Amino acid sequence: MSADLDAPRPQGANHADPGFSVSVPLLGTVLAVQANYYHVKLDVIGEAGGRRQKAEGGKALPVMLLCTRRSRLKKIGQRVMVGDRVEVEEPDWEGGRGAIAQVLPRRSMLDRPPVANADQLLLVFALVEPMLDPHQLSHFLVKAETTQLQVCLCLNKSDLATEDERDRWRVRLQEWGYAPILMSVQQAIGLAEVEAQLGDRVTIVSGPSGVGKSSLINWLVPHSDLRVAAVSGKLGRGRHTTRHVELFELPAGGLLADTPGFNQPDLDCAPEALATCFPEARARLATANCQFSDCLHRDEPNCVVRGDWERYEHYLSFLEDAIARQEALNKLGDSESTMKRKSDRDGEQYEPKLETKKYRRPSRRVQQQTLQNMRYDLKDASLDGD
Ligand SMILES: Nc1nc2c(ncn2[C@@H]2O[C@H](COP(=O)(O)OP(=O)(O)OP(=O)(O)O)[C@@H](O)[C@H]2O)c(=O)[nH]1
Ligand SMILES: [Mg+2]
Ligand SMILES: [Zn+2]
Repeated sequence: MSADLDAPRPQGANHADPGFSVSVPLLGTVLAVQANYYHVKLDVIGEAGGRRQKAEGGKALPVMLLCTRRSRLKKIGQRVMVGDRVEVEEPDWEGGRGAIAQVLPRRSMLDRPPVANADQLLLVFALVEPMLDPHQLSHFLVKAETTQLQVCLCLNKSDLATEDERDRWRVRLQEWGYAPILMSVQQAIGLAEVEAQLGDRVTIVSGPSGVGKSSLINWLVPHSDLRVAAVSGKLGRGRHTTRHVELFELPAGGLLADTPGFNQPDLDCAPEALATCFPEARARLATANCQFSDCLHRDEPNCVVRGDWERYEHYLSFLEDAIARQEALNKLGDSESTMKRKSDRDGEQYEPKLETKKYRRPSRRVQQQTLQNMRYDLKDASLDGD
């Protein structure tokens, strides 16, 4: 796909040469999105660093281009996300600008945080401060499994735990089907092992608040904070909230995204898929079948999943939530089917079938909930950048 050409002038190129070898067509990765601007890191072939310094009388030209999205993409509703592989046109090397002409097919897509092409989730928990809570950890693990991405589990602050505590957690988590990396950012223990998991991959760091995610990222990407500052400066506005998603380049290759700490991610798993999010249940289902193909592994006869494994209790409690959520969704679906279709010049539209007798004002509680949901959706929408 890419040719090793020395300082090429791709379609529409203007101003100075980039001073380093780039691919033709110009391909890159979106590292950050702010409003309608996309920070695209171009694929650079070979030794970019040294050659960049030599370009244009010592003035270093950017490998990063601040790009807009072609209006054609806007028209077809093509969203551009952090992590997207894109084709860039009309680079202005001196101004560090460009335009995204195409989004390449995605290998994966996460909604929260909104990241395309992620390969792996790095789940960080602390052994102590905050105390490792098995139910919360299980919740995060199940959430991680629903993404279908690879899961790497790290237990931080090992310096604050006794050897006995460390060993007990290691064994316990092996029984859950995971091989955790025990580490301490503060004492630089286990960090090389974490680093070895990250090369040439797009990894999303996740975990509850206060466990040391940012400390880990600062260690892995020493200049991450500098780059954040430079990005905001360029746009002249300080829009870096904790909900902002950005990919950082790892010195040894690979990209890493921090996510704001949240203490309980939403589990949006269908009840019948929940068992596949537990390695323990997967292992049981790999060697035997339940009597009923739609078994939810509660009290059905001849179930191979139900049994004497520690997290079976977690499975049952998450299952209850999943069923309740599905019922709520079904109800929502029913209320949508009470909308009637109406055709007009603009095409088909739906409007509520108002049955005057049955029509009731929504309760104050329902109204407030709706507002809260809307506020949440608005905050989320602002992350899309479109
Ligand atoms: N003892 C000890 N403290 C640590 C270690 N790693 C981080 N900390 C401390 O834990 C606290 C929280 O670290 P952060 O890196 O801010 O945690 P975070 O996960 O990014 O938290 P949020 O941004 O709220 O999600 C800080 O006071 C760190 O200094 C460690 O290995 N050992
Ligand atoms: Mg943090
Ligand atoms: Zn079963």
